[in-house]
Amino acid sequence: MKIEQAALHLIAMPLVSPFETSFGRQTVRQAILVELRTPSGSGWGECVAGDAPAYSYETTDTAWSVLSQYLVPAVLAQPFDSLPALHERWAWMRGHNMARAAVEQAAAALLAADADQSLATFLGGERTSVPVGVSVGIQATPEALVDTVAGYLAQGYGRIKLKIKPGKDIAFVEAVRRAYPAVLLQVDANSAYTLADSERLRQLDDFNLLLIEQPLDHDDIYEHSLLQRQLRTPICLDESIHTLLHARAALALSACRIINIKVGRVGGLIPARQIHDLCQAHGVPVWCGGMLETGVGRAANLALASLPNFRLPGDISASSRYYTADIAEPTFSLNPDSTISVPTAPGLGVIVNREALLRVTLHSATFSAA
Ligand code: OSB
Ligand code: MG
Repeated sequence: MKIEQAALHLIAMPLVSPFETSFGRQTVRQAILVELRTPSGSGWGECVAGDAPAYSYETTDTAWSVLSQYLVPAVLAQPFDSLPALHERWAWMRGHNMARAAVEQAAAALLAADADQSLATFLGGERTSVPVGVSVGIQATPEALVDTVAGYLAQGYGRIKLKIKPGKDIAFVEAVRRAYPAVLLQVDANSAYTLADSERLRQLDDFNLLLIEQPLDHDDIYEHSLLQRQLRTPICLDESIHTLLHARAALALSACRIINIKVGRVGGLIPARQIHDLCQAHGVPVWCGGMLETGVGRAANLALASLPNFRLPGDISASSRYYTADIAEPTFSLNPDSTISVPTAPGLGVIVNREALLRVTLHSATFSAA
């Protein structure tokens, strides 16, 4: 695979409704799209870093810098024939997983298309559709939250994730559980608590939750292992797992019973699959997290989530849950059984609409092979 040219596109996509988490409120999603051009077409990847270092230290600025100075030159330098071969080129680099993952995704789309395979098949995926849920931002009152949840249930989502933080937790979860005794329900604290809150977190055991996502520090594994011993509800780690070694440490310490895999957070589809395989060998289920992706990132998430150990519904909602006008076609819609179909066309399975892309582009740059 020889890449002749690459382009980076910084985009800003208005969300259909504000998304509030314990670390902030978002109304516009910034992202960088990576485009790798070959004579037979472009491969696309999405960098999920946000405009501020809130969820992660990476931002669109740091990713732009690392992409343009290191990662894009590495793909342009010489042809490659596999994703592991590409990973070797930046194995020296520390961190910046979201930037790595974006380039890797674009390369994966090209390699899969070249092999006349869908990205899912290329990765070894088995499912043709993936169970999904919706991640619901923090609302002003429990009543408003129940109303919002009702709207998503009416659309057919079978699994609801509630964002929580201290003071916006017990009463909110209780209200939703009371209104919907049987719905698959889970919560995500995005690191808003400390071990001193364990009494409060234990109250969540009463609500029959599938899991509690990342209650403690974004960098912590050890204290989660102490908390997990005090909870009946499984802890699921998100922010703390950046590498296969982190996953191994978390499993060895019993710091969680479930892992949320995000391609960007772990540096690509190949590392994501390694974590998937490790968890599978330990009997630990994984599910595919989301970062409010455009259709480009969502297509890759669906391909990844078609692997067999993605046993819980993913944060992969329909395109319309995020954006009124997505940049990729076709858009994704929810099937009546709360699944989304995995793209079957060769490569990524979606096509970027250039006009739609231009409308949301703040800045682009192109790079050519020497
Ligand atoms: O913690 O899972 C998270 C969105 C941005 C940053 C972090 C998270 C999220 C979500 C949204 O929960 C999931 C989605 O894309 O639907
Ligand atoms: Mg999370």
